[in-house]
Amino acid sequence: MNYISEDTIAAVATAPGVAGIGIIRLSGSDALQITDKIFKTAGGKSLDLVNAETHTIHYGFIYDGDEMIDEVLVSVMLAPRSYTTENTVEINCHGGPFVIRRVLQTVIRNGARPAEPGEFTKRAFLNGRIDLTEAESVMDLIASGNEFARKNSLKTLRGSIYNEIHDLRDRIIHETAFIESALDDPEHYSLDGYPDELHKNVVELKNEIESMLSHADDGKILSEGINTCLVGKPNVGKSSLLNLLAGEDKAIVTDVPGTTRDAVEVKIQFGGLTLNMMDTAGIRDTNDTVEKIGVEKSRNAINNSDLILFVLDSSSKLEDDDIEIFDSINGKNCIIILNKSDLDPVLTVDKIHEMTDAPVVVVSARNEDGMEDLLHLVREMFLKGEISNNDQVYITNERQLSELRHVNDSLSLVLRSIEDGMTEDFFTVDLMDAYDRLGSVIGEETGDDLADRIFSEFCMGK
Ligand SMILES: Nc1nc2c(ncn2[C@@H]2O[C@H](COP(=O)(O)OP(=O)(O)OP(=O)(O)O)[C@@H](O)[C@H]2O)c(=O)[nH]1
Ligand SMILES: [Mg+2]
Repeated sequence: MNYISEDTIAAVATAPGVAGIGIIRLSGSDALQITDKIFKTAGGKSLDLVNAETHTIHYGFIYDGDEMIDEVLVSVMLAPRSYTTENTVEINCHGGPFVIRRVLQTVIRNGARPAEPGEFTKRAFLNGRIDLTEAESVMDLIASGNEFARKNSLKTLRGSIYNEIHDLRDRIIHETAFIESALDDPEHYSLDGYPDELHKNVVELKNEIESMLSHADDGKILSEGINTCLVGKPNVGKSSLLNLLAGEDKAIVTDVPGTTRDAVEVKIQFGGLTLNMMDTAGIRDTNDTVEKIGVEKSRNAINNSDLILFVLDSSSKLEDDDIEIFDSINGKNCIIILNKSDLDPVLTVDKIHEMTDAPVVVVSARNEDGMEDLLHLVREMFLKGEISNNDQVYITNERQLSELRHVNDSLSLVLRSIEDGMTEDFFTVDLMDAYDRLGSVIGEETGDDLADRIFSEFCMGK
């Protein structure tokens, strides 16, 4: 690609707020010339950056006119060996927000233009240094909320998705090329038996895409967390379990039934999974106005969660309130937790199995027993593959996923055409559609609109 940006852009590349240093980044044909105008020795002499070697660091001072603003280090990265592939300068100044803003203003007054969000990465993409999945993973990396999300974005950034998609595209174009050749030159290429072979190959392609799509759900769950609620009668130990899982006292625990009235939300890291956990008021009939509202929230939580943890006190018999909850969880993703296993058991696992098909786990919040079993059940329910420490790349970006789903649909149409005994030229239309859509996953042959939309979602300075 030969995208040459005339204008030089500048932005603060570090996070807002007070920090040790702040970095102002410039990229474009005049990055060095602009810096030269404001970057000098303590005595005000030019440091002649235009003649600097690439990947060197220079010590000096930023001046606004005659006024010295800050003592800085300036890094020079010459085209094409920089993030954007353009001439790039990074000014490391002191981290106070006023200093940083002042330096940026000075840079802009001297000829740079303020960068739009994501514009540095957009240039890296337009200049062909990174593909679209990599660009999007830069954005995801910046926004990543936990360790899994960070690692996964980093893997994408290293181009794993690109390689996989590229391979799929190669295989598709191979088929269309063969069909076109055979139609053009039937003497040399025979289509005898070809539909069967194509059918086999397309089924393989679809299997790989479907595996990516199903792992995507895992990826989403790993990076965004499972919306989970703890429900049950008052006093069964919901808040105790929440505190145990959170590793700290997030919710009040007492032996008074009806302790929790408002929903308490906590993000819990649980054996590599993130649970967006909500503790709710114990469900029962009550005349207390405040508690009533809490109970209503609990009922809503049952309908709005990915996972319901229904807690029962194993030391007491089932009551009407329990039965009502059993009815309301019907058909939902639910795990039954038999708590207080340290006390004499009244309620058995067999009894629960009579009530529901949902899996049951026996725990004691008091003795901290059974948490491993619970984790095991959650993993079994939500993750299709083995997750930790493998090399699987999870596509979690919604745009990429939706393109992949379309690819899968197009390939289904190819299979249908083959099965219906259509002629070969029918296959190529849908094959090419799949090919194009795979291209837009990685940003090959994308229109400007798409690039603009994606890069405008970036944060400033990246
Ligand atoms: N023996 C025993 N007691 C427990 C266990 N878990 C909780 N408790 C006790 O049960 C009582 C109620 O616990 P909570 O965690 O407040 O129960 P809850 O379900 O949140 O109750 P509400 O907020 O009123 O709906 C407290 O006295 C806890 O100490 C357990 O595993 N074993
Ligand atoms: Mg509670």
